[in-house]
Amino acid sequence: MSLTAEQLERFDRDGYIPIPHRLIEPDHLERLRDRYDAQFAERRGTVGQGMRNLAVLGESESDPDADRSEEMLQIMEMWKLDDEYRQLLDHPPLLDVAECLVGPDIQLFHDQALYKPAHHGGAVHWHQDNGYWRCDPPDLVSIWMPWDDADEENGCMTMIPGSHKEGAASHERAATEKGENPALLMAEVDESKAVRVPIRAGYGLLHHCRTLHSTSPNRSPRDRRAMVVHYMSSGTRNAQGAVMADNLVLRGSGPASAK
Ligand SMILES: O=C(O)CCC(=O)C(=O)O
Repeated sequence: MSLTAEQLERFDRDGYIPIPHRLIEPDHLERLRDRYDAQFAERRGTVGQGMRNLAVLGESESDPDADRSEEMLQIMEMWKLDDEYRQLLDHPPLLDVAECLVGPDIQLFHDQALYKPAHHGGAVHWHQDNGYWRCDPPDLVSIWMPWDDADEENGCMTMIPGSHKEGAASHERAATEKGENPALLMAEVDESKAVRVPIRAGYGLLHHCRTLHSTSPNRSPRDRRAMVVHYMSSGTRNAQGAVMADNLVLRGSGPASAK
């Protein structure tokens, strides 16, 4: 299902929209949750085996003295690890939404699983995605999908509406009164403008790579499992200025033949 003109206008104004229709049917969601749990369970307690804890405090993630009491767990490129996640990239409800913004020639930038365990899930500080990526043109879009209902208590997304129109924000290595987060960046925002966006499991939040956003810690008794797929128009350049010719073409043509 495509987005309506009104939804596209809202995306243009705010830099994000909660997608109003279901993207993942309940039986499909069950399979995705099972595979997600299996991938995280396999890596539980490991460092450098494909799972990172973005909420580690210290000098580096592998620092033996680092504080790991909070967990914002990340597995990148789930599609390379699990066939269910490879198929998710071809799932028409996702690509139909992405096409409305990216156009007919769509490449995968990457995907990632982001897991905030119940009780001790860590925060993701204010950032623009392109603060990390520095892609050009800066018009990638992401579909963020919780596999558990995500709300204020377990770490839903919080957005600054319209911030995608204000150019590239300056980012620094994240630090709070508790210490430095070596894996995360942080930008300054006017928090009075922040809007929390609860999303139900199987639905999604579409956002622009320059929309400032964050997620708070999960102190609730509920897990917050989420998956995000980042899409780019064919021919997008990476931070080194190179066209990402080898990234998967998900719809239409790749960079060599894209107009
Ligand atoms: O899932 C999270 O907590 C953070 C997600 C995020 O920052 C993103 O999808 O860009």
